[in-house]
Amino acid sequence: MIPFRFIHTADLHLDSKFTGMKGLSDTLRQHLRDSTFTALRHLMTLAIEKQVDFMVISGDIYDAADSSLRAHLSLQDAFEELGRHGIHIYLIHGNHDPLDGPRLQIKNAEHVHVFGAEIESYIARRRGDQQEVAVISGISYPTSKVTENTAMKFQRDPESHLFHIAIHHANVDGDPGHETYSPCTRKQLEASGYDYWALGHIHQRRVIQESPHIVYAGNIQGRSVKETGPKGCYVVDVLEDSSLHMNFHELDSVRWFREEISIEGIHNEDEWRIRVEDKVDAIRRLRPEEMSIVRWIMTGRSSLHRELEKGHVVSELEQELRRRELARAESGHFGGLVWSESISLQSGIEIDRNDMMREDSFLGEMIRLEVQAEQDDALAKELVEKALAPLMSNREIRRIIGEYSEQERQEWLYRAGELGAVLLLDKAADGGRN
Ligand SMILES: [Mn+2]
Repeated sequence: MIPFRFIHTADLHLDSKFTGMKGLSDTLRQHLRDSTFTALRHLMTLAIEKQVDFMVISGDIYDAADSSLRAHLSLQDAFEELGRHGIHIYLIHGNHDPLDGPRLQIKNAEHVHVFGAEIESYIARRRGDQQEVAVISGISYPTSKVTENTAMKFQRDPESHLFHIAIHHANVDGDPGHETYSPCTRKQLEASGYDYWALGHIHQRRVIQESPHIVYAGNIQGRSVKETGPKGCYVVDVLEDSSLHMNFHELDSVRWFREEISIEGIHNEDEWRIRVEDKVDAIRRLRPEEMSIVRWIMTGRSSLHRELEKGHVVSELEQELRRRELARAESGHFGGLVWSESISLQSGIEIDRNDMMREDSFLGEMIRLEVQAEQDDALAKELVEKALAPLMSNREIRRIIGEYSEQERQEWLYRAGELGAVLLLDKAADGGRN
């Protein structure tokens, strides 16, 4: 086999809006808006530095079907630059940027291959000597919702000895965190005879299996607290003996974190504030060149929880942490900037739940139910649904609730349990005094 090198990338989501972020200044909001474009620039630089033979992009290039002019022009520039280096691009459209979207067409260029709504195949060549190295097949989303199993349309050319790459935007094995578009199974992909499935749609990168390779590259820039950790692409080397080497490269310019901080052993606000500030500094040291966004999650049990539960203590620290970063941003420094997205409570009061569980009281009853729900997903789901039912008749609230995962909704249940415990204990204490 003739050795060659390519980049597998997906889900660029150019010009993502980063809505729902609180407290940002215009400068910071702009920096976030720029991040998907910065990641695109990193991608281009990497392709040229690594002298790849071609690049495959597995859908969701644009964030929205009616892509912005800026997204379109940036992509156009990027592709022209790759063209000057003789790097070909093979791309499909996904559920966010389907073919029927009101979109500007990419200028006709010989080195850009956009797949249509029916399966197509191209022969890819090596950049220098133009030797044929791979068959690349792909299919784009004609509309935003593709519910049929289009993976079944990929069939290896039995006559060809070239390396076979399939580009697909699909939900393999029904990942519950994403829409089940182009549903298919790992077994079906394996049976198709392709050597490398370059997948898009799931934003968390993952090598599902090797030889044949079935790979999600993940997105190139995290866009919410659900998309934490490094984001980037794979540089794939196919060697003479047809073995394969993959290297992940970070491309993101803003990175998301979920950091847990235990309040165990902390009994006053000052100690707590210092512990949070230490964590902020630790992330600053970790990423001195780039901006980070963090959701701080309080865990553990201590007497401090009561204070935090009052709300203003938490929001004051949130605002103070943000104020410092806003000052940094105004001076034009985004390196080492640590933005606190929010402080979220998963901590609890210092009670012995085992003791309380035996209590013949409303509180005891509530804790027994909570413990039961922790061990029984169906029960937890039922309790959450019952609690949310009165809100569901409002369309707007229903839409907002729909954006939260099952797990997040269950976290509300446990938060409600902790809040209930505080209120009931306070009431009991008051009752005692009267
Ligand atoms: Mn996507």
